[in-house]
Amino acid sequence: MKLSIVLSTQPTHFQAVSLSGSLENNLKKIADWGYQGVELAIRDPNLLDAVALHRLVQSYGLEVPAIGTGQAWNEEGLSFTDPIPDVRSAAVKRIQSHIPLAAQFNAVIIIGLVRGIIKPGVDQALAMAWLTEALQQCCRAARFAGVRLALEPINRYETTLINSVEQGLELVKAVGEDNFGLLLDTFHMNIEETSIEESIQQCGKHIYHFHAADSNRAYPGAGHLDFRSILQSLNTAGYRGFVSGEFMPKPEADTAAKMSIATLQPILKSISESL
Ligand code: LER
Ligand code: MN
Repeated sequence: MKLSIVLSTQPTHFQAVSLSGSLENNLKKIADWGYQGVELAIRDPNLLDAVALHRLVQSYGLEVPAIGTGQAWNEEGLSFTDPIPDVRSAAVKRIQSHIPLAAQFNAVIIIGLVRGIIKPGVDQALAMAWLTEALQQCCRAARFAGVRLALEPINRYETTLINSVEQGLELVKAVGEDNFGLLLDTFHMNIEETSIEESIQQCGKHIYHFHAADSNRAYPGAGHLDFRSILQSLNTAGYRGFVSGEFMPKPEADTAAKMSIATLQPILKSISESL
């Protein structure tokens, strides 16, 4: 397992992205602090110079394990489960437009809040059918580029659709595409799961990506989650991907990013030495 941190390519309203300011400056700091990867949050890939971005990230020796897409919901209201068909198809189109960049980076495309929140008057079963169909359309388009999609179970206070790992695994079955899995986030798991470790074991090979924040969504080490046990569990589940820090900039961004790696790196080292 390796460590990455979430970074937005443009200003965002999402609070758990620690670092703001110049992209290049942040990439340099992330690499200097010892991270091996950077998870990029991108609202619209068509507004980016993909070649320049790839070169810039590579120049700091960083990998991009995942691309976050939630800004399409947060900032534009696009969703797979909106009652308006044009909004649903714009959301599918937007997610599909991430495929070339994801292929270039060998990154997973994250389906977070772009899944939507059930709107008044929309039946839960209908929303699930729209969600399943949209995911199938995105996965089928992504498969040809060798790209995988990961849906993130998100706690009940942020969405009414897929809060727990169990619901996520049911969705994986319903979608039935072999490039579709889950992104697990310790912040959401701390709210929704009976046992974070047991849910990780149940998810097993369906874990495509991982977000780390402590119980209070501050950096790992600032709350009461047991990251030694969580990372050991991930290792036992066979996960060998990136653990991406997604936490609040408290006490401020740089300190949080450095404290997170100071907590997680020694644990990962002892796990890899015990293998
Ligand atoms: C995004 O990765 C996330 O964890 C959600 O809380 C977005 O609202
Ligand atoms: Mn997350």
